[in-house]
Amino acid sequence: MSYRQEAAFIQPAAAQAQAARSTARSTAEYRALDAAHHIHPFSDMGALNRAGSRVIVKAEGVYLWDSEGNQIIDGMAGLWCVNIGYGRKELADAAYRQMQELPFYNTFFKTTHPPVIELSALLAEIAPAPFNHFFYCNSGSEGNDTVLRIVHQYWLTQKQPAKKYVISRRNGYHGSTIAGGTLGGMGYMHEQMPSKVEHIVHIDQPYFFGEAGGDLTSEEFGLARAQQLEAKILELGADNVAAFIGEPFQGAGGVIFPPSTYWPEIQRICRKYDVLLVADEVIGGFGRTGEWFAHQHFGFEPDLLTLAKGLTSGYVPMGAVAIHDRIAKAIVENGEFNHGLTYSGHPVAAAVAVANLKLLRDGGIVERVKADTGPYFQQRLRETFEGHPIVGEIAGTGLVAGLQLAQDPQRRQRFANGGDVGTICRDFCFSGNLIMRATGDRMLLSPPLVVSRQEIDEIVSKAKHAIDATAQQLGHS
Ligand code: PXG
Repeated sequence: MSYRQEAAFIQPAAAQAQAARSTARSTAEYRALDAAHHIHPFSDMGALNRAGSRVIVKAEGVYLWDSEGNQIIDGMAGLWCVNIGYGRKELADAAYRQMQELPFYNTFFKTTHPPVIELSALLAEIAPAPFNHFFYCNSGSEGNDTVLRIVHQYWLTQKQPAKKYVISRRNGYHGSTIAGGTLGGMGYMHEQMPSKVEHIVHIDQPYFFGEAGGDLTSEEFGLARAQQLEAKILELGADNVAAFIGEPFQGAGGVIFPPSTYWPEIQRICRKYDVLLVADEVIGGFGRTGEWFAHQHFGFEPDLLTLAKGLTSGYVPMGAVAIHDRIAKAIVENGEFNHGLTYSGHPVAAAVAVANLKLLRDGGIVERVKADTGPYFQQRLRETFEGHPIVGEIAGTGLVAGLQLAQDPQRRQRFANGGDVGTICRDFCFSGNLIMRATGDRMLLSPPLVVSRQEIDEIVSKAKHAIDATAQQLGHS
């Protein structure tokens, strides 16, 4: 069935109008113009321009369509963000209404507006009890810049200005501004940065499959990796350490789920040395694990949360920092906080966020991830890939998963050239019309939270096809 027929079958008038618009240029024309004028993020533009980008023209539910008419199932919710799924008219209507009523006003000079007020009150209802204050920005990266500013301001108000060091993890991801990139532990990003933010240091990640040597159990390894935090605090001096930041599970780093011992130990250490604990919930937030926030899944209690992505389901850009009452009190009661962005609390973004969060909440979507689709997804992955000749670990909970491809799954031996294997598999997914992301030799899935059981079956079966084909190409089947 061609794209036009397929789309017309779903939604006659709208799809035909869309098809007419989306065929305004041929794929070749789009590619030529894209190559001529557009620099893509994190891309080798020479190679991309030679191969040509895939042009995505439309989306609905968990499906995308490209300019060639291919229907693609999106196993990555855009870029870990389209939690509510594509094509929700409620969000479009909220943006349209707000643009007509008040498209912009700032919140700097003793002014505010209804959408940012409604959003803040709603977030206070949704977030765990001690989070009642929110600072807004436009992205996860800006959220983490904001975290650094809030952490420092907090310690100034506590008359502890020496508390400046922030500790994060190698292979953590916290964004791509200078501060976000410095906080992150991606060496290849650091290499291309002109300078780094001072007072940021890294410890090792809790990646059991890849980094646990010897006979350590996963619980022992989790403790050992958490205790690197204590060693680093003692090395720097607790009086100089302001905060520790981590993703509850690492997303871009490969959907790395820490051993069960990790977060309780991190929390114990932070409390012992009076170090703030920051959960970067940019990927984990808004239902991904079946809880509203991923730290609730792991059972720890952070002081600050970085939020973005699922806040608006990616329909418009917005980020935020959720601030624990104790910290908010210090910020509120101690004079001016000299930080802000033109679009802090942008009314259109706030209106879309409110519409999105209400759909997630009132539709019981997070509860469904926890009770139904999440367990089903995890079970289907496990029954499909356990014992597979090149799958060494299946990590995840709710609607997020990482599949570790490995040379020798039993001995936890990775491929010598892991990234190449991930790329082979990703290319099979691509030609099989499944979006699955590769980080090195880990294959990642994070579909929209509205995905149905039937769509989960389609994702798992297409993933199996791609991983089987990869094994066959490597001679491992
Ligand atoms: N923190 C975390 C945990 C993230 O995953 C950011 C901060 C930065 O958010 P912004 O909105 O500034 O991009 C992120 C972003 C990937 C990929 O390839 C992941 C992200 C962004 C782009 C690509 O997995 N995460």
